[in-house]
Amino acid sequence: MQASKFLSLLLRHNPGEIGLELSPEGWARIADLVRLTEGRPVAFTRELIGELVRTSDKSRFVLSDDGERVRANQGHSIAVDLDLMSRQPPDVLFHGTATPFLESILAEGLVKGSRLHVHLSADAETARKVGERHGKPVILRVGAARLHRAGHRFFVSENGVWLIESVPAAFLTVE
Ligand code: HQG
Repeated sequence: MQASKFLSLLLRHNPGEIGLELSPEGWARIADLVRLTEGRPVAFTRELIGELVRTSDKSRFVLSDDGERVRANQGHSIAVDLDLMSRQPPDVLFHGTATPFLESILAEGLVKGSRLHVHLSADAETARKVGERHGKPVILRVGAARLHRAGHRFFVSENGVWLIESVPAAFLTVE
């Protein structure tokens, strides 16, 4: 497994895989990551972690101010408190999915599945790329301002992903 994928797995989904402990806010100590992966196929060093933080195409990771800890900016399935501020969304946001999911989504709306949030993007192109990961992409337009007025809370992760608990089908249209 690529180092970046492995770091995502540990910080978002399964720190227990190597016996790593995260803080309630999702931080891992870099010294722990180095110690617990020694001799493994992916053996983290401080330099490698710094490089992954700097080069992640979507800024998936962030270092703490003192440089001693690292966490994922979003995408978790384990409960972490990212202390996100709720924000007023733009009129429209987008969600990328794939054809096999469409019927179910139009019936029950967008649900978060195993992740902590449903992920939305400000531009359709990003949504298309997200959808492609699952098959033939479908872009859904989300009536975000309307949803916000209806009382749903929106959050933005540090790397610019819009996050929400769910999107009822009435607020979705296929692009
Ligand atoms: C679909 C990547 C059936 C949903 C990306 C999606 C993103 C439903 C899939 C981030 C449904 C979940 C997250 C319903 C939603 N019925 N299917 N009612 N509601 N779905 O991977 O949004 O590269 O958990 O449309 O860039 O694809 O990892 O979520 O297709 O930002 O940093 O269920 O992951 O970021 O799939 O992707 P996922 P996602 P990273």
